[in-house]
Amino acid sequence: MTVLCSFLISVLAAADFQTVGAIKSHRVQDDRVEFAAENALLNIYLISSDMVRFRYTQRSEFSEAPSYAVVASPGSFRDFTLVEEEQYFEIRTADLMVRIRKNPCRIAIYDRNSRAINEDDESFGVCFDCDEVRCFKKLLDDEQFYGLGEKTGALDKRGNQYTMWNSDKPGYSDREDPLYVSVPFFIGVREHKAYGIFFDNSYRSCFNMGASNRRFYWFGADKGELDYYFLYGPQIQDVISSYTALTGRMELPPLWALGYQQSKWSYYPESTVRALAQEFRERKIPCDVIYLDIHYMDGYRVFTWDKERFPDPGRILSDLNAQGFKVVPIIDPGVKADDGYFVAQEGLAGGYFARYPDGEVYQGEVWPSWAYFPDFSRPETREWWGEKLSAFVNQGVSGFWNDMNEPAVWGQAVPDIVEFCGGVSHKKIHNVYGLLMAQATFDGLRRHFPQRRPFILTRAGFAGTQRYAAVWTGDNIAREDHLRLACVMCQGMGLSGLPFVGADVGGFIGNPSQRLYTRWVQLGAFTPFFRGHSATGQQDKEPWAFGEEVERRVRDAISLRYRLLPFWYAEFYRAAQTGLPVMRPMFLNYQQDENCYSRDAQFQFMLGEDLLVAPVLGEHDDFKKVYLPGGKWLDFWTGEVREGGHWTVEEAPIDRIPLFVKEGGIIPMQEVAQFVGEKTARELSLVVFPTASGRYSLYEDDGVSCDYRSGVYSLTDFTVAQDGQSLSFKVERRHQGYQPQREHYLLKFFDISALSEVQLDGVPLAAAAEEPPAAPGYFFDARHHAVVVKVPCADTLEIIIK
Ligand code: MIG
Repeated sequence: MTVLCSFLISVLAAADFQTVGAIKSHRVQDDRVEFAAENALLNIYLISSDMVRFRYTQRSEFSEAPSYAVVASPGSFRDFTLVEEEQYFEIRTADLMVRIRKNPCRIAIYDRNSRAINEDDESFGVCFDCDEVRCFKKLLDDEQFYGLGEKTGALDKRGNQYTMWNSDKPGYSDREDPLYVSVPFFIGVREHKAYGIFFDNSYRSCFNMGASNRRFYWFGADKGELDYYFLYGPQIQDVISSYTALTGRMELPPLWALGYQQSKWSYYPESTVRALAQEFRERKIPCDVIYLDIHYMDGYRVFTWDKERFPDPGRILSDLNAQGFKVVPIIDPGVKADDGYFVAQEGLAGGYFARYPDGEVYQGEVWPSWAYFPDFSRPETREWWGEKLSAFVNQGVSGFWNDMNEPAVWGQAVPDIVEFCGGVSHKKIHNVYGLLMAQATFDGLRRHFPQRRPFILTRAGFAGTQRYAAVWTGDNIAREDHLRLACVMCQGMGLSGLPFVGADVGGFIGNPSQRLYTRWVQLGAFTPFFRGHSATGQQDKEPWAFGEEVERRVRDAISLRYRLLPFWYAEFYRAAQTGLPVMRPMFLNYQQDENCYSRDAQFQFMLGEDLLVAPVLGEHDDFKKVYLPGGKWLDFWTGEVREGGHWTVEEAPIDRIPLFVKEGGIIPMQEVAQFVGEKTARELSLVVFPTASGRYSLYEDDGVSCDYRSGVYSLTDFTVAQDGQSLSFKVERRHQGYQPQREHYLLKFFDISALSEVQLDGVPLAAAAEEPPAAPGYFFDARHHAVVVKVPCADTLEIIIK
């Protein structure tokens, strides 16, 4: 051993990079152990029993600069022990054992049964090459990797190398990297046990997940500290919860943001926007949001309106609002370098723009031609930006769409030496620029409109962007491979802490066929962010642009989204609480099921716990290969009960995609509305699949205000259980801070082949002659093995079916 080590040390000393070297000293400080090694300092922070931060610097002290991603305040965790042995130190918590070898310094992490979870590469560990920092980890044979944010390719990232450098890539390929968002966080899974690593470094970074080698994987950055958090599972869900406890979680968006949204580059002038709104309402295609792309501005000057195209913004906005439309304008960061323009003047006077090191204000070329770039890393700039936005909100806009915030400039690259925050280079800020812009927007809206929930859509982002904004996957193409990408990328982003995601429905660039467009809307209706968008100069892509048949199918898909809004909203509430995605890879819910990790399984997903969605991703397919995990599944369309535990091929005619409800599943639905808040829902219907016992917790509130934070919300628990003789279904309102206005429940129980009686709170209900029953009562649909029960709402009730 000693021989090997001294050999290693001499070999590595000859290489042009440096490792950490041997540990020279250590001391325990509150929540951390500080080590000094030959070539670096290493602080190990114990965040909790299953979360440890490893922080290395080759400098003489650690940086004082705050993290852009991490918002959790340093804890006071002290529940660990440190033991020193001859060759190593051991830090133990209730869940983990970290072994720190002394010479050379290497980390190995074990679970409490001494099973190795993650180890540094024997020879390389942490290395420095001038400013560059890297960490090499042993690659295990059966290890798979997930996450890394907005990445193309398969969900499993093993065997590939990725770069984190926010980039504008119109019409990207299905292998393209990097794209607009950087999330330096991944999940390692082996033997169905998981851990996560979050590398908190905003410089250009790299993740080699075993590309072109089978010895190690590594991550590293051009500069900064080698600062990473190790998050132990073994549940993948716990890793994501821990990661989002660190970097923050989505706030509950306004309910309307879960509706359908229509965009195009660009809808103008005003008459076109009015006609668009009119079409939706006349054709009875539900829609909540209309986007205004760059042509609404006066010469691409942010915070202005083109006077000819939109002569009276306040009026059209209030007219659209009256029709139930929320309007979201695009806001790019570049401020036109025009002496006569108030935003440029204010920005220059306030010193809000990024500069060269010699003090000259930087100008980059983008839509408005030469433009200044707000330095969103400064609180003063963020505050000023917030004021500009609030003037817009006062005119009647409901949210903001941040584009080009990589930041993108013609010619691709902002010079590296441009400075932010009084001396921090673009190298460090680039990847967090979009995050900071979204923060400026979010904080500004919070400050000026404390009673409203902000809605922000961003293209660029970093770890933590979920705190402020929804993300869409940029300039995709109207092609089958991009339809597949939309399905897979959104899942990967969900695993990376970003739950509110979607892709341009129909494809941004190019013209989809009728079938491709239909399939895309059918997928989009089940992605968290649901917006149709199109580049300039393409054929029309509104739901009615493809003929009557397509319009009917698309209306059905969008209408189903609206019928499912109570479900979506409750799932969003849970995502906001737990950090878990709404749209989930199969293995996130079925971690022990090997089939759920297969290549094909990434083309279907779960929404929450109960709904399995199997989008058709082949333009010409009328069937879909689906994996149903063990247990029984209810075909949402036919009511047929299916045995799971295997792959099946499902018929998927062009008017629908396969949907299944898990056994014990309860899915809340409502009548279609043309927009959120169009009418008060008098009825809540529930699809109940009582083959196994189950529970669903329905979250409701006013959908727009922040009152829910002070308890103005409602939680209603629905439970179902069978005991051989009878089936019991209970309603219990667990939190009553908000009173939904509904009058009755319409419950549809499936998989019931015979019944003798249905009781409500012990009193027999009348059998009705039709479905749905006109008055409280039940209808037995013998053909579909279903019983439909209508009962008045009450805070608690019990239905027994015998
Ligand atoms: O250089 O604003 O991704 O959604 O329509 C293109 C025009 C700028 C890119 C966005 C796209 C948007 C377009 N923008």
